[in-house]
Amino acid sequence: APIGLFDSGVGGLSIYKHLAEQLPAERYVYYADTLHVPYGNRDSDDIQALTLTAVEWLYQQGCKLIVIACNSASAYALDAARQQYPQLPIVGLVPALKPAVLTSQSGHVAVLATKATLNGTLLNQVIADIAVPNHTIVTKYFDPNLVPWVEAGMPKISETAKHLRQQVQQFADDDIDCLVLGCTHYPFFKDFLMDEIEALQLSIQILDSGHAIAARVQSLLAHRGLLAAQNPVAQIEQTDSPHDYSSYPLIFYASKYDNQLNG
Ligand code: DGN
Repeated sequence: APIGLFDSGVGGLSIYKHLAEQLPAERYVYYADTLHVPYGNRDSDDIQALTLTAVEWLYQQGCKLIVIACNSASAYALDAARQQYPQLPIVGLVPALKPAVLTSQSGHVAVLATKATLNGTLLNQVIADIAVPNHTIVTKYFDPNLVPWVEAGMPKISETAKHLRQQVQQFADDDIDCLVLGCTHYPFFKDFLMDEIEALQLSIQILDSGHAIAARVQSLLAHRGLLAAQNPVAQIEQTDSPHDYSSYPLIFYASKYDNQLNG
């Protein structure tokens, strides 16, 4: 049985990359809801309904485990999905603040995410649990243009790129030394951010959830005796395109982003 991944668009491929590296023998099914991307500014009911549709589709494919590879979707639909499929292991994403709080020397941590994720109880619970006892200041940043920019292939000459450059300077002004990428679309522009950080001679570490999620999936599958032996094949489903996903291997879709992800 395959592992199912879901995101509003290409974002979840940043998680898939880690899964494919750590669990190369597994088969993967990836559902990209490109008909409804971006999710970040949708209301919670909308995000929950779209996510449950995606999870149902993956469930119908016979997935043995599903990763909701989207922080925005996890914020509003992880509990509902787990209630609906109590037997199925479902892994959700929440920005990686825990390691950030441990890493930060300045005690000022930034989380860059969508409005939906920043307002969700999942993240705010983590902030309350971790940041408060450590006296860490967690500052939230958001830019609604980032997800569409990634979906467009990140053109370097654009208003969004310019704004992101200014954002790095803002992090420095705010004494941030650790930046959490709280949206699965954002690792695609990690290299871009690193270049800016270097050019400004700043010391800011960038964290995302990919590695930890892959480790979590591995341990869940291992505990249930569900790890695959061999034969990886990926398939992709896009909601706004014809359904011949068998002839549309995931690796083809991901290749456009390989350079950014391998940095
Ligand atoms: N990739 C999604 C996330 O991690 O929040 C963002 C989705 C979106 O559509 N804004």
